[in-house]
Amino acid sequence: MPLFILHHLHDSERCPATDPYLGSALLNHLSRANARQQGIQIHGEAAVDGEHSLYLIVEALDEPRVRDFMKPFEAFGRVNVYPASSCAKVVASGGCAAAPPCVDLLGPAADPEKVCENAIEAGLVVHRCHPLNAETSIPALIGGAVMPNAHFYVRNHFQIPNLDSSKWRLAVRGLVERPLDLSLRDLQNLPSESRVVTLECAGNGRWQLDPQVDGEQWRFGAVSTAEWTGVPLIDILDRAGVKPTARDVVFRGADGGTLEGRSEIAHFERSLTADQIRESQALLAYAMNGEPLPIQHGYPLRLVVPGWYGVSSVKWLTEIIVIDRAFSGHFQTERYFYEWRRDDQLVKEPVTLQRVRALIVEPRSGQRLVNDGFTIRGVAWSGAAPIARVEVSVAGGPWQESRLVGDRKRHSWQWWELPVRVGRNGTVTLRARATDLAGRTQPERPEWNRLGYGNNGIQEVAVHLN
Ligand SMILES: Nc1nc2c(c(=O)[nH]1)N[C@H]1C(S)=C(S)[C@@H](COP(=O)(O)O)O[C@H]1N2
Ligand SMILES: [Mo]
Repeated sequence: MPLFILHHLHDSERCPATDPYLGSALLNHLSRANARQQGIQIHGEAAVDGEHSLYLIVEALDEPRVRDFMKPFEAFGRVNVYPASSCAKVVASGGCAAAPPCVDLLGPAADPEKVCENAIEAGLVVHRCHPLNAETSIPALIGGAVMPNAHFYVRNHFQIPNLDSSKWRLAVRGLVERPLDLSLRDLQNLPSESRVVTLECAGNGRWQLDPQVDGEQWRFGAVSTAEWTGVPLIDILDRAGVKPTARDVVFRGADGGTLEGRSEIAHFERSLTADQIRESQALLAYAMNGEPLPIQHGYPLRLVVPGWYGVSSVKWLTEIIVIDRAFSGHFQTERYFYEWRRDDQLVKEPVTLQRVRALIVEPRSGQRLVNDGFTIRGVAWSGAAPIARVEVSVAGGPWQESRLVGDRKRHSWQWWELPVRVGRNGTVTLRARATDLAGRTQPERPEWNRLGYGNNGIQEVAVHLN
């Protein structure tokens, strides 16, 4: 319903509240119950101290209804009615006077105002409202084997499609013996598997790169873990029967839009080779932490590719297309590759597996602590192999091995902890470095690359002890 701000102003000689009976009558009129009967939903109300001025924030179907409701106040002074918007809507529209964003480029889309408000209420750090891009706040990670769905980071290139699961279909076509057309029910009736998988955006930590590079300025929260349930991708491809001439399998999302400097509309699409699919244990997931996939995470179906940077895990999946050549879509060849300078040569490499990394979750950066011993805790993960060890250095001291909490995990982050005592007060830096069982470890500094991917430089947190 539309939102309005109401302002009532009267002269001091005509203040109705000086008469207790009149004042009470107006108060009853403003009661939530009475307002509701007149089709007005009051969100808040307050009078300015020492001034004869009252503000209301209300929702109502239209302005005449609001004016009618305020009639009793007109006897004492002026009533101004201002059509209004939530702050989330203003930001999602791109300014106070901007028109609401176009949200139906490729079909019905989620309301940007609503998804943005939900993200803020859940405590996510919102980078952009439209399309929604929001990271997990690091303190929210504490203790979680998985992140609750509402706290899981969100990375979108386009607006969020609002798909009707009763009409939705997954098409499997191209170089297959038996093209498939599957409903959500068809998929849910197939044998399912659940896997706890950490997703990390390849741009996580990009804000640290110096010189700064374009793109979302993620801090460290573009990473989360969930238990995903669905059908193994390989089962569906086996059902369809991939022909021997196949090279790439393309995954197409329902979302899309125009790309910079182009006129045509492109969908979000990514590909994997048949070998990558076999090695990856990828799932076609319809549930996240035991609930249907939330709309912002790909409802009704998404791909989840364990160990890979999040970009491969295509959301709002509608088509799987098997082709006989290397796929060259925008998000495959023009984005999501490392461009490094190595020995004075420009080297390009695709973004694939998550690079090994540890995050310090506790204590928080800038936290003040009483200096009588505390525990450093965090998570660590790597796409290539389980975590072998996480070492911690306090105040520039030697690396000390932390304790890994629980079993070694293949595709989900691993908690670690180390109780420490520090011999002096003041500002102290804490550093954590992970190494995986494939022998990979983290570089001292973020490795700059033109598009700002895969920063796994050792994280540093400063705390104040006294
Ligand atoms: N259809 C579609 N799938 C997508 C994206 C997208 O914009 N559209 N973003 C990708 C990127 S870059 C990441 S990091 C993950 C994020 O998944 P999440 O929003 O569920 O955390 O989704 C991937 N899948
Ligand atoms: Mo990403």
